[in-house]
Amino acid sequence: MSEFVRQHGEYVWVKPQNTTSEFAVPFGARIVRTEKTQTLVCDDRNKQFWVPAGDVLKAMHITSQEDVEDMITLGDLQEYTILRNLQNRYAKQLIYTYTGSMLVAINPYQILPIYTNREIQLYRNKSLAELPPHIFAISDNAFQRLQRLKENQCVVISGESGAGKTESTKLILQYLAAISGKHSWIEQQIIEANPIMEAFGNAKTVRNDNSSRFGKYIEIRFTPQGAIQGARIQQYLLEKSRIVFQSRDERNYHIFYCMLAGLSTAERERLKLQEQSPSQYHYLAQGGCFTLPGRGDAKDFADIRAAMKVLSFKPEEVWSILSLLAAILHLGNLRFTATEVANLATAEIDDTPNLQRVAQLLGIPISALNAALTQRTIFVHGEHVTTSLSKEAAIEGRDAFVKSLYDGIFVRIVRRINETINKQVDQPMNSIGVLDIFGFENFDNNSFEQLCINYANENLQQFFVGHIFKMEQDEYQNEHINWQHIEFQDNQQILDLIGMKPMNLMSLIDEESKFPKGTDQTLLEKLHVQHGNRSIYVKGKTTQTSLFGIRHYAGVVMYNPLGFLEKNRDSFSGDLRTLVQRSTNKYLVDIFPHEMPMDTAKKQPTLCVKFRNSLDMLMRTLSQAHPYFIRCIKPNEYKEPKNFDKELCVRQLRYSGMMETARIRRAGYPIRHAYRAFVERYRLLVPPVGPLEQCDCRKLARQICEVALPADSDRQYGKTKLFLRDEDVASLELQRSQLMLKSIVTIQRGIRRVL
Ligand code: AOV
Ligand code: MG
Repeated sequence: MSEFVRQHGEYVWVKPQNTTSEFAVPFGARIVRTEKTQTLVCDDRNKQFWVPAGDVLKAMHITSQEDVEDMITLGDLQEYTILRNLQNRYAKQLIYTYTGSMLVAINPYQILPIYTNREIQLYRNKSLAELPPHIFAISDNAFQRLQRLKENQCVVISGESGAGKTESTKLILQYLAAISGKHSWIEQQIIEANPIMEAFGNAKTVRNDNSSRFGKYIEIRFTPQGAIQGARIQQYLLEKSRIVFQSRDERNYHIFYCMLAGLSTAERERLKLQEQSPSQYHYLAQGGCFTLPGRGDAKDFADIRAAMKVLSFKPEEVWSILSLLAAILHLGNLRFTATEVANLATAEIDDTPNLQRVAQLLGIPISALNAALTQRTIFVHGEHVTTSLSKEAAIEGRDAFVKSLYDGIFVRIVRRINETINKQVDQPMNSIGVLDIFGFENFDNNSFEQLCINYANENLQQFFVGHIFKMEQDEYQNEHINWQHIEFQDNQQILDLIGMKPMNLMSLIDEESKFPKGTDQTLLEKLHVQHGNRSIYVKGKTTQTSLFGIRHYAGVVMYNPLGFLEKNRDSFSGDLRTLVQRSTNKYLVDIFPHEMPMDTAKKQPTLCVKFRNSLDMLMRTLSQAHPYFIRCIKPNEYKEPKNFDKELCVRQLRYSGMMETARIRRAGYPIRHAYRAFVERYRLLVPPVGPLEQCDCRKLARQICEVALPADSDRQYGKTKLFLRDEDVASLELQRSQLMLKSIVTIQRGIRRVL
């Protein structure tokens, strides 16, 4: 397109320079000078540089020249126009931007003074368009709809680790609690549930010092008068591996460090935690990270205890929980030695002090505990047979038990919180639900957890796409134009593959988990045989033969089936299970209820089944509510304010599925111009008209199109806007620049003649 005449000062899009990155996108700049083969441009930071003339792609739509509060109004909605808009706003500390009723929130990594009482009052009872975009506006809008239409609302928050999902959730709850008419105990309880959940379910990771290692859906119920009546929390998929292992620079769950720092000496003695330093506990020390800047573990512990009081946890209950946590720490320090009995590798626990502590805290006899940790009972031909475990197997067995125990404590705590805040009511009530859930994940090594997480995201993506498609249809309808022929395909195929159609991946994993001879390798073979020739299923290339992949909406993810079956079975030794069911610690018995028969690994629901059930329930709830979407974006990897890494943001925009908005728009009419703006740009294509104030711009626009575009080109005249396809805009631009070139030449000739 180098033949385009570019005027000095004109805004254009330029091809990314000196990069091959798949996340590099065109950037906006202004023309400074045009030469035959190259163009001097000036970017937003006022930096001037030459680019090949052919790299100047096209003129910038007027709506992209500054920035807009609602990106739906971008006349040219593309990945790069969205990026530029967000970047321009972020530079002005405007972290919120709409795309229709969807809110994009970019983590400011600094405390902004925009969440005070003043803002709460300001956003009360306003429409979205009335004030600058804000998370309070979304919250208020949901609340207004709930009241006005008596319908359920939900806010789906997504984004990658550290993007700000949990902070956004808290802001929404803060707003709703503030505007709820009543100001009673229940609001306080709902707010205070959070520090408890975070203590047990959040940890420091390399990405986020306060990373949620579980997903949650909080539903706030309102009385018809608009007061908060109660709430219910649903949690998903706590990360269990962290309890027994942490990567470099990461910590275990906050609660352990808080507890060690915050318990009194006497309390620590009762829990046999002689050592106060977390470095002395194997389960806390593996990441080599113990304290966090700006976080006081002792103070946090006081807050957690206070919060538990507000949520009416009884002192003995709190003590039971602390005892189990202490037992976990002692279990981690337990020393196993390898021995050999009749040529068989066996394990012994040569660590009576720790064993004694664990037995006492768990309320079980020490000898039975010793046996259950080092032996396994199996049922052969109607008889119990006991075999010894190797040292490795014993350690694995202990870790599996600890993981289930901690997960059980977490689930029990959430259930307990619900007992307090989920007040029963006789009449049905409307609610606002907030979903704070892990975004799409694609790591170097992707395991079973990533498959579950990405399946959840595929579900949410379909829900999201359905919503924006409807939004787009609404725009067409409001403009009275015909949209029926616009076809759009969503990601149903991928959902079918993972978890919906017969023989889906999840059901194959389940089948193989129940099959005594099933291994991760036989699983992989079955998956390949069943799905190998589908286009959305990817077989690992030569270097990745042990992997299988899925073409997700956000890109291909390769999964490593190693450990899938074990993780899916989600069980631990039957001997330990039977043992803890006999415990004198009631809290522990409650976590592992009696009715489970011994060695039930086969009968317990697998993780696939549990996860799918809770996901199905979530999707049902969401589909019965009016949705709002918040897409959180992490601007850089350094937790730094005022640092906008464009490629990182593009990647997130793609993974967030937000580009679907652009894709759906491209399926219809990607470029839109308000009539007047259109006429201003292209009026030179028709004979001169008078001042625009006196013209019927709609009529004039039609005239321009009829003159300049083929009669059969696909365009539509809406009520306020003209809807165009890309090729027509390109043709209009070409004609416009040729005309301008002609007139420049004419003027130059004229000048020469005068001279
Ligand atoms: P996440 O929930 O999306 O990550 P968080 O909500 O925990 O991320 O945010 C990470 C950090 O970013 C917070 O601890 C704050 O320091 C900062 N932050 C986020 N939003 C804001 C805001 N609006 N104002 C100021 N600071 C903010 V994870 O749970 O890791 O996926 O698993
Ligand atoms: Mg979080």
